[in-house]
Amino acid sequence: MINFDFSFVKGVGWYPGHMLKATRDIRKQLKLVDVVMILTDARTPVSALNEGLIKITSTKPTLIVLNKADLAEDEKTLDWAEHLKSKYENCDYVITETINRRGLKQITNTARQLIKEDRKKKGATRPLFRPIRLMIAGVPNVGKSSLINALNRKKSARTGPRPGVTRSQQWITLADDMELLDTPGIMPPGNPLVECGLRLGLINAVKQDLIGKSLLVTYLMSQAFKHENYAYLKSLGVAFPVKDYDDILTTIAAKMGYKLPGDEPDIRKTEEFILRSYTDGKFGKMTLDTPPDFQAPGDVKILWPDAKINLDIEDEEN
Ligand SMILES: Nc1nc2c(ncn2[C@@H]2O[C@H](COP(=O)(O)OP(=O)(O)OP(=O)(O)O)[C@@H](O)[C@H]2O)c(=O)[nH]1
Ligand SMILES: [Mg+2]
Repeated sequence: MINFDFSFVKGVGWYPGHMLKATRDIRKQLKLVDVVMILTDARTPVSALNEGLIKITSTKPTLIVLNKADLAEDEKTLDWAEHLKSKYENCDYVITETINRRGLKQITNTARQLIKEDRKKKGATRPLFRPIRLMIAGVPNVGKSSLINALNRKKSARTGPRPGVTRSQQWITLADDMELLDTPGIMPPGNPLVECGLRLGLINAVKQDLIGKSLLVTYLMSQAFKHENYAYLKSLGVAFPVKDYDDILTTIAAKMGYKLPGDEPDIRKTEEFILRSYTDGKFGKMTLDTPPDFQAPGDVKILWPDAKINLDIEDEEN
């Protein structure tokens, strides 16, 4: 069996200026909303959970949405969801597959329930005589805009399989007595621990070129082997047991006909193909955040050892 060693890798942070602005904009809009939906990826519920956002919005009830559940192992998704619910106050969860419309009704119902409980706690006696307002936030590419489009049953927000598609906030009014605020994806500032960073790269929350596509393919292979997830690789002609990692790439390059002049295998194109296949769900259901990698799943903050942010700096325009 091949041994993979990632100890030489450095964690890569990604916190461009628009994310700081987006974080401040979230704080500004907070007073207008009733519930904050924090989206995460069901394959990486903890690695892709921007805990800083939960802290910033903690005055509002939190609805954690584990999206892309079609790509994660169902039992683990439920375990993580229950864990997250017990970790945060005033919080509930919904498991969704936006592309299959799974969990959409539950979002509306759970949000309404959270609002009801929150208002009761605050002593409000009258019902809310206006549409409910939900803010949607989370790291890039977890499906925030797709969820809005699915709830709205039309394409009101731009979506795409790469990080940073949404660049500014946008209110969207639904027929269903509900207003939604779409926000740009925000990474926690600082450098994640290596494995957390690799996972964020695989799920396209971080630009893959920042981490390196070769490294991400190696990491994907290590995960596929760890999960004994061989079916897709077998369908591409890879024979098991694999003795040499490079054999995997050359076999797939040959199968796909990716060649450089002189008949050399085109490894770059092959790596891009493998990462695209992963994004398209060809590897099936594979949860990446899995105990015992996270012995103490409560310690989310250790994934972001340098995370610091000063939101109290005034905006330039103020
Ligand atoms: N497999 C799967 N893919 C999904 C699901 N929801 C969204 N996607 C895909 O994920 C990609 C990212 O979706 P977006 O809605 O643009 O993500 P976002 O969170 O708004 O991204 P940013 O605006 O960059 O922060 C798109 O290619 C969607 O088709 C899902 O439930 N399952
Ligand atoms: Mg978006």
